[in-house]
Amino acid sequence: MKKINLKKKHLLFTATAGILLIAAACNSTANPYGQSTNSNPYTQNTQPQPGQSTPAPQTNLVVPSTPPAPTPKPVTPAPTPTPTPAPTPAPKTASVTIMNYGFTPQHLTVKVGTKVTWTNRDNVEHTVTGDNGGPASSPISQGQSYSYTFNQIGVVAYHCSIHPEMVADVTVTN
Ligand SMILES: [Cu+2]
Repeated sequence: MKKINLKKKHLLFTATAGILLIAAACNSTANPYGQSTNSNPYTQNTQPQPGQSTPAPQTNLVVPSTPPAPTPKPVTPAPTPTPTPAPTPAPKTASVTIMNYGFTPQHLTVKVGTKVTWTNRDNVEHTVTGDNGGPASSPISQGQSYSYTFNQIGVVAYHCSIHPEMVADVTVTN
C-alpha cells in the first residue's frame, strides 16, 4: 500500500514538472523577434546612450474608437415676428385761409385724397366754387370752414362766386 502511494506521488510530481517545463519553453519562444531586436531591453530602456535623444513622451495617443457624441444644440425658438401694424395713413389734410378777399395759399399742391379745409377770416361771406366742378360751397361766414376732398389728379381752379376776382387753384398729384 505505501509503496503504491509513493509511486503515485512520484508520477504526479513528474507530470507537473513536465507541464511546467513545456510552459516555460513556450514562453521563451513566444516572441521570436524579441531577442534579436532588443538584446538588452533593460539597460536600453532605462539608460539612454550619450548622444541619443530621449524620445519625447508621447501623449494624447489614445484615440477614442467612437467620436464623442455631438452636444445637442440648444433649440432656440424662432422669435415670433412682431406683426407690424399696417401704418395708418396719416390723414392727408391741407388748409387754405380766406382773408382780405383772397385765398392763401393761392396755389396749393396736394396728394390725391387730400381733404382741404377753407376757413374764412374775413368779416364778409365767401364761397369756394370750382370753375369746372370740384368744390362747391355755400356762402362761408366769418370763422366758418368748408372742406372738400380731392380724389382726382389734376388742377382744380376755383373762385369765390360772390367776388369773382378771388381766384385760386389746387393741383392734385399722385
Ligand atoms: Cu368772396
